[in-house]
Amino acid sequence: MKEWYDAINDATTVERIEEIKISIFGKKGILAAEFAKMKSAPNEEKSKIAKELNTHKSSLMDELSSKKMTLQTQELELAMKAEGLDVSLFSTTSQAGALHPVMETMDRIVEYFASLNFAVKTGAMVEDDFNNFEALNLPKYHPARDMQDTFYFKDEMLLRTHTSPVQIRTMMTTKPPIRMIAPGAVFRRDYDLTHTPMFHQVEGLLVDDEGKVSFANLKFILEDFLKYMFGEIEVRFRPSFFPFTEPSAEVDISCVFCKGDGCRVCSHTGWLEVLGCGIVDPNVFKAVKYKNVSGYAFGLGVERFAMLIHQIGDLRSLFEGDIKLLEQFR
Ligand code: 2NM
Repeated sequence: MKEWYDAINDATTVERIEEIKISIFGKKGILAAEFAKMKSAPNEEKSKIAKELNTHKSSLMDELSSKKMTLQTQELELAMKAEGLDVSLFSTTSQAGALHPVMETMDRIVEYFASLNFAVKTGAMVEDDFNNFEALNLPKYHPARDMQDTFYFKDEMLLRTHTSPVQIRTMMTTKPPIRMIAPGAVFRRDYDLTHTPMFHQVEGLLVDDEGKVSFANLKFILEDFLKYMFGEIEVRFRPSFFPFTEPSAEVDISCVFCKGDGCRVCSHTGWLEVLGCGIVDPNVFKAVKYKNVSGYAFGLGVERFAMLIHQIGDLRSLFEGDIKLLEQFR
């Protein structure tokens, strides 16, 4: 019998254990043979032999199952080692991703205003006529609608032409004071060298008690913001018109390419237009039923900022999804 204990001890695979098990316990196995031999033994020895064989039978079974358990564990560990992923292994084929320059620029803009406690609000891209136009002092006959006209659905629903509906909806549901920005995609019927039918805006709005908000406040925050975005540049405000602000201004920075000397990018003026802003028109507050308040608002195009910051010459390259552009911003 000793040789079978040795065989179990020497086994190195679960498969071998199964073979040994059959050799011992099978129909033609050694135990069956030993029990058969016992039948021809003298009667007085039979019980002694049977006792011995039964002892071997149960201890061989114990040895087999404990050895099988050990080998199974070993085999599993080996398999796990062989099949496991080494997540620390450096890959020479995978590519690092990067944020699209438009999104990176938007994040930077949002970061500035968030640090001054402006709430960051978003809304739906499909809007209704009231929130996109009417409430913003753009009644149905207003000629400024033509420049902004967009893609219409039924029931006077449309793709928003600016993120201002987010400000309108916020004012309709929140009491003043308000200090917020609205970043997101907007849509216009525009397509040429410097315009795409979809682009991104960040608009800002601050509302407080009447007399508390001045154009000087607006001027200070926008100058500070533009220096944060573009570094050491000059800022100037030019009187302009928007239906939703009065007075209104367009904001220029000194050209980031020629430092104000004049070049092709700034049409030899030395200045680049980057923002629109103004004091919120009383008609807007009337539409949202705000009384005895004053406010300022502003809006900018994120693609234009990204192009000026990264010196990207062609607006369309931001929308082609060409990996060669994106790789430069990894
Ligand atoms: C601009 C320029 C000036 C603006 C106004 C409002 C609102 F909702 F408060 F009336 N939101 N954004 C605004 C004002 C946007 O973008 C060039």
